[in-house]
Formats: sequence, C-alpha cells, structure tokens
Amino acid sequence: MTREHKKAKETRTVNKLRTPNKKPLVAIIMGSKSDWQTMEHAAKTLEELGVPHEVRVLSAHRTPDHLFEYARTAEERGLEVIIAAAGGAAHLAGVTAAKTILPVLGVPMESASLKGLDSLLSTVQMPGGIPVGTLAIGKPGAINAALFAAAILGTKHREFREAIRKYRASQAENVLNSSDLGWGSSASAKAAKS
Ligand code: RP5
Repeated sequence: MTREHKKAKETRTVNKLRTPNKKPLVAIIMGSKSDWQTMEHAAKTLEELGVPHEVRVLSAHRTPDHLFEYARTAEERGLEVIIAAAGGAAHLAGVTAAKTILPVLGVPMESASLKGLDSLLSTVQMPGGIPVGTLAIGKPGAINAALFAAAILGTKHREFREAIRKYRASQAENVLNSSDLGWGSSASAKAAKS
C-alpha cells in the first residue's frame, strides 16, 4: 500500500459516522487526522452520554470549499451543535461559525511549537458578531466540549440532561472512591503518637 493510500484509509476511518443508527445531532470536525488522538476523547464522551454524532476531518486551510459546504448545510442536515478542533493558526472554528448559526464550540489543539497557545488565541479571539465558545487546550477541552454540547442539546432534549446528571454523579463517586489514598489514617496515627 502506498503512503497516499494509507493516509486516505486512515482519514476514512476517522470520518466514519460514530452512531450509525441515529441521525447525528453533534458534529466533531478537526483540521487534521493528527487531531484525532485528542478529539477521540470528545467522541468517547458523547458516546458515554448517548449523543448521536459524526466525525469529519475538514480544514479551513487545506479544504476550504468542503468546509464551507459542510458548515452551510449543517443546520438543514439536522445537526444542532458543531465542535471544531484545530491547531496552530486555528481558523476552523471561526470559519465554521461564520457559515452557520448553529452553536460552534472550539477546541484548541496542543501544538508542537507553542504548546497550543497559538491555537487557543486564534480560536478564542473572535471579533464581536461571530461567537465561538472556546474550551481548554487539548484533552480537557475535548471532553468539556462534548459535555457542553450535550448541555446545549439538554435544553431541548430531556434525555441528554439526564445523561449529564448521571455522568456527574458517577464522576463524584469516582472521586470519593479514590479519596482514601491509604496514608491519611497512618499519618494521623503517627502524629498522635509523637
Ligand atoms: C491544523 O494544523 C490541524 O488542526 C492540526 O492541529 C495542525 C497540524 O496538522 P498536520 O500537519 O498534523 O496535518 O490545521
């Protein structure tokens, strides 16, 4: 298999519809398949919440015409929220927001040269009039973008509100289960002896 064939195959793998039986309500788009390692955390979180979604690689710089068409038709195709992730001179979220009135959540990718500060600033600093709701750099931003998307959907679809409630409860339980690290009691016993 040539390098080009391999690349195309990998891109098709990322581009698949994640919840094939349901109409996607959320789109995760990203500037490059190299962003997938981070953005799969958004997809996993949406899966956990039962939110139907699709994933596409689309670039503001490398495939501008495809991006325009995708964003322009997103609303009529039934999408309700778009999560857009890009790194470097990250225009993906802003350009997408310019072509749709759907809420667009931007996730700045951690870049090699500037650790994502470039991505963060170019995603967050939108001029007044075209908003992009920007999340944290990298994995936490990817997870929170999914949770935020579900919260937006939750204002209209009760099942996603309930899914977020369960997610929060299980998160709290996990923290409480890990809160006894085994040193608390012996440390206080030692302190009591001295
Ligand atoms: C951006 O450039 C992408 O979103 C990615 O984060 C970054 C690097 O892309 P590759 O050179 O890895 O394709 O457009």
